[in-house]
Amino acid sequence: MTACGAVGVNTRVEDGYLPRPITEDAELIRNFWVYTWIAALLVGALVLALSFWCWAMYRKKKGDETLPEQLQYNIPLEILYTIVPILALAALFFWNNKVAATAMGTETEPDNVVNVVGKQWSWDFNYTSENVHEAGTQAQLTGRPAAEQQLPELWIPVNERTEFQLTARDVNHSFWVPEFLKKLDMIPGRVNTFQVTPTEEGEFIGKCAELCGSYHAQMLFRLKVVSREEFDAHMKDLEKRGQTGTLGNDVNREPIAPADRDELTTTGSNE
Ligand SMILES: [Cu+2]
Repeated sequence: MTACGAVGVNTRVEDGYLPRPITEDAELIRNFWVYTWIAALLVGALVLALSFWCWAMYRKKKGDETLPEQLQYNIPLEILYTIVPILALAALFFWNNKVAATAMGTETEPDNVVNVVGKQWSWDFNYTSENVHEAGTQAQLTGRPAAEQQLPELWIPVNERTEFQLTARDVNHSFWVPEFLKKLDMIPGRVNTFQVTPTEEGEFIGKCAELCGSYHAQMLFRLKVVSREEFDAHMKDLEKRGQTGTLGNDVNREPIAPADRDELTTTGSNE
């Protein structure tokens, strides 16, 4: 298992070999990717077919002594093969912008907000709407399947819009769940934001996508997309465990001992 490998991700040809999308905008991104490939393959096939046709039809035949008619200054043709690529690129540019604006837009009011903080080499999750948190410790990859059960967990409710407010305690990290088909940098002193609306329940592996030091590959977490009821129950659980409040950016990145938690827990210190 590495941070770059596709952990537990099965790819299919109908997804263009991307991880299977699990959010509304990931489906848009997947469709844009697949249709771009189809368009590119059609253009490639047309160009190759016309090339082969020319090579076959206009090859030098026995007895040909003179040059064929020369057509290199055919103005209508030159205009055609200038305009067509410009139109193709303009269409790509237009759709790319449209999909990116939808996928990265944060204008919609989210149902739920989670502040995710990257740290060498784990994650803190502050459920700001519910005022509880979970502090992760670095994954210990033993090569056995049980290792995944020890990962810090990020829970979000299905069919609701969750906003992630991303930042970091130490160096640059990047928040990535492959099935979201998008990722965003986590930079100390800055808050980067994106939103997702997951469309199915399940467990997925999230990882750091920015080389951030020796144990970057062990900077993993488990994403749990659950029903609203299970989500609420988990929030109550965190509260019962005493994980109330949110961990501000001033918190030391070392694992927090329960005894020190009260002292370190601060509310509202995130931008
Ligand atoms: Cu990292």
